[in-house]
Amino acid sequence: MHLHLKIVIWIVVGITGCSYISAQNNPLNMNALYTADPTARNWGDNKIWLYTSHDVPCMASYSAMNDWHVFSSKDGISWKDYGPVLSLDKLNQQGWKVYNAWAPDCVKKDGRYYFYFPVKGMEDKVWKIGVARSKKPFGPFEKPVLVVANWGIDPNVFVDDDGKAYLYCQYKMGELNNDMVTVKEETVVELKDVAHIPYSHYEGPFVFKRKNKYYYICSSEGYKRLIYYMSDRPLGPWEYKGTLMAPDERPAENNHASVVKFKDKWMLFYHRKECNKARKICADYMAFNEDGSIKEVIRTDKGIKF
Ligand code: FUB
Repeated sequence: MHLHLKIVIWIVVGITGCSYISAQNNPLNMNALYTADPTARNWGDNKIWLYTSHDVPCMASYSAMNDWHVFSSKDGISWKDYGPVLSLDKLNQQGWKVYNAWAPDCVKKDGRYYFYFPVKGMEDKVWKIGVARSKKPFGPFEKPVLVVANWGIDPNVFVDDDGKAYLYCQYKMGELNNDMVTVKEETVVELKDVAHIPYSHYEGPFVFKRKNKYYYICSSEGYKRLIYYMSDRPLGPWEYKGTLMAPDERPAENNHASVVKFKDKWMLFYHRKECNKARKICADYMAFNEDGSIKEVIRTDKGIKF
């Protein structure tokens, strides 16, 4: 073949191949780590921050999960890993006697970052929610203390525009005091009182606000389907609005999601099963209808890029 023709073919194949590769951003490129349960946050520094669980490659059980990671990205393509920012080893060295480092969350209040995590007691088998603090978004998160027990798993904290903070878990929701640790008992609502489906299905809650409406997203159908609710108040009453993301045909072992607005775009971060029970994080754009309801998010392999 003529040399010039060969060069032209190489260039065309190279460009096409590169654009194909760069168009495939799901799952997110996290240095081959298996990560799950993403909470995406925008701290106003031109990056998206992700607070995640950490799965053991191709694990057979969620009880293999030992620590939590933090990542940040300026473009949605490459993600910086800040390593384990808190671990069961560290908690147990401090006398916690717990296992199952499951879905975490992180919020910023008055210049501090509060990292909320669920862990299960080795002896009493009770799920506990703890919080540790840092002056930096990437931790390390120190001085872990117990927030609540028997609220189930998957803590999420929403800080409203007036500075009030609310804690949401699998079974209950309520307002936090200014210390971000203790709960105002008189505000506590049990999810079974507001749910339209059995409350054990209300896992992976995440609350956000848009145009004075509160959105409560969570997993249902054994974690496979993401659904959402809307309200005029942070603790409800909540109106059921339907599917946010349908089950994955792969099939997904489960799903757990969060929502962030970044550079004027709304995005849904979620995870999908990749190997056995181990998961990887994905993200897709999210859009709203005129009436404030959310358009169902369709999973893509393309993902996000900003
Ligand atoms: O990652 C362990 C558990 O699986 C989480 O706590 C749930 O939300 C589900 O994703």
